[in-house]
Parts: sequence; C-alpha cells; structure tokens
Amino acid sequence: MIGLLGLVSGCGSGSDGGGAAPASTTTSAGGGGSPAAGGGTMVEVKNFSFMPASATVPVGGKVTWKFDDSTAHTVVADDNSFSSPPLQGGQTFTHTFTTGGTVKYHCSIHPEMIATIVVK
Ligand SMILES: [Cu+2]
Repeated sequence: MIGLLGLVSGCGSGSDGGGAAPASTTTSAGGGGSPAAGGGTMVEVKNFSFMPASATVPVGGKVTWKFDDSTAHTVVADDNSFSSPPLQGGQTFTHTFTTGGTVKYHCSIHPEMIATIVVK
C-alpha cells in the first residue's frame, strides 16, 4: 500500500506577487540538494518576528524560513543545533529536524525575536 503523503500545504492564496528570486543558494550540508519544493513547513521572518511563532513538524520534517524583512535576520537554535547566516530580501534557510522535542530559536541580531519549533 502506498501511503498518501499529503500535498497538504499546496498552493496558498494566489495573489502572491512576483517572487522572482531564484533560490539557488548553495547549501554546504551535503545531500540531495533539491530545493525545498515538496512538503515542509514555512516560517516567515517579517516585521521583526517569526510567523508562526510556534510551528509543529513531524520528526524528519523540514522547516524553511523565508526572510522577507528589509533588514537581515538569522535563525539560531538556543542550543546551537542549527544556525543560519544573516539573510534577507526573500532568501530562505532550511533545516531538517530529526529528533523529537521542542526547539527554541531566536535571531542572533535581535535577541528579542524568539520562536519555537515543536518536533513530534
Ligand atoms: Cu533579526
């Protein structure tokens, strides 16, 4: 039997307006290198906050942060299990969560920007 892995997050609201940036960031972290097209959870970094501030992903799930603010932000786990460089202007950063638990993270440039990923 083939489990129907959800195309859950499908197409958002249509009027998204010109996302022209080709997300061809060279990831250093080995592996597949397919752009985070299928699946995964998107967190927007905008207006000095993470939206949603708490996101839930399954173990093995991917979270992609999209940096849509006019100033650079980072995504850094409080336990330093992952971190991004400063990003902005529509750039993205993806991390795969392989262990269950609650991961708190923040922006190292603006420490008041905090949020949580729940992995289960
Ligand atoms: Cu920031």
